[in-house]
Amino acid sequence: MRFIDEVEIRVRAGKGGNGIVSFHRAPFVSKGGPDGGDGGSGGNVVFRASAQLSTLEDVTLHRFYRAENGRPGQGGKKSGRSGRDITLKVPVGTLVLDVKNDRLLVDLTTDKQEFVVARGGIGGRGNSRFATPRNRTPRRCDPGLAGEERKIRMELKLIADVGLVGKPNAGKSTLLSVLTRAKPRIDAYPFSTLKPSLGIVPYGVYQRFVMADIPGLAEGARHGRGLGHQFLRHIQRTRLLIIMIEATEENYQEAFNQLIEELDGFSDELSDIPRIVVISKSDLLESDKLKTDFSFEMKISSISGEGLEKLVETIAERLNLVQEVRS
Ligand SMILES: Nc1nc2c(ncn2[C@@H]2O[C@H](COP(=O)(O)OP(=O)(O)OP(=O)(O)O)[C@@H](O)[C@H]2O)c(=O)[nH]1
Ligand SMILES: [Mg+2]
Repeated sequence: MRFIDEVEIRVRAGKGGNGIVSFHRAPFVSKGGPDGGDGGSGGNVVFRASAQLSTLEDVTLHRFYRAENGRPGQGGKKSGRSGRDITLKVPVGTLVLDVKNDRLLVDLTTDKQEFVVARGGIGGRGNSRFATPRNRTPRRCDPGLAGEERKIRMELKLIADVGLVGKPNAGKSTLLSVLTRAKPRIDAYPFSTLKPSLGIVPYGVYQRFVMADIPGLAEGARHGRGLGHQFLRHIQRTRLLIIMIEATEENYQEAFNQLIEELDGFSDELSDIPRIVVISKSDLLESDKLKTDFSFEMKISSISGEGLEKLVETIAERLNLVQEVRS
């Protein structure tokens, strides 16, 4: 799966149609009154959130989107037709920013939510609007106004229920690959994951949750030194984090503290997310009793399968997917 999570496009709303100068003509009427109609307004550029989409790929088909112009007014005081809006569908969770000042225009958080990013220009007035008792034959009409034009950046925070957090090589991608049908890249060296990927973990008969794998967090990642940093925002909206500490790590507490420091330093949003701390690659431990003061919830191994069922169950519980069966 390819994730396009940041896209820039240019949008232009439609120009308003011009008002026109026209005079009523009829047989035997030499000087008919002014009857020039107004121009129609230009179409808007609208963003619409859709729960059906999960990436920004669709919007990247073009770099420039424009809505239709309004039509000029017509004789007989008829207004021109308004330009049609153009609606761009983006996934729920898309942030829309104005590139010029980096200002957030809207955070599209709910399905079918709409936002006008560029407003169409209003149509000009036709000469029939300018008739006064003193001037019964006005020759004035207004041009339509230009539509708004903007450079837009869209950012998509991947919406996952659970985020995997760990140092490089902790086994995050492997875990995603055994719990879901996702096929993230797995390698025996750190920094094998370069982009986040998502997978769907089935639970029970009808339940499921979405798990996000991001690149490993190296020390100092939040200062921009590591790769994981730029991806932390992808897991900012998860409801649960799995903190993975490799079983072969020399000092669990230290490794844990480092990770927590990165999370806390990134944002309050991120540091507030509940966590499950697991020791990964438990198959590499010599004895099944871990001699450590470090407090963790469970040991797991993507190779032997140890703890995986319990992990999924615990996640489902914390996400409140478990329904109590009452007899
Ligand atoms: N023995 C053992 N090896 C594992 C386990 N899980 C993953 N590995 C191995 O550990 C290495 C790293 O696994 P990845 O899943 O790529 O680790 P990662 O945390 O995604 O690494 P980055 O993407 O670089 O942060 C690979 O060689 C895996 O085969 C496990 O449970 N047991
Ligand atoms: Mg990985």
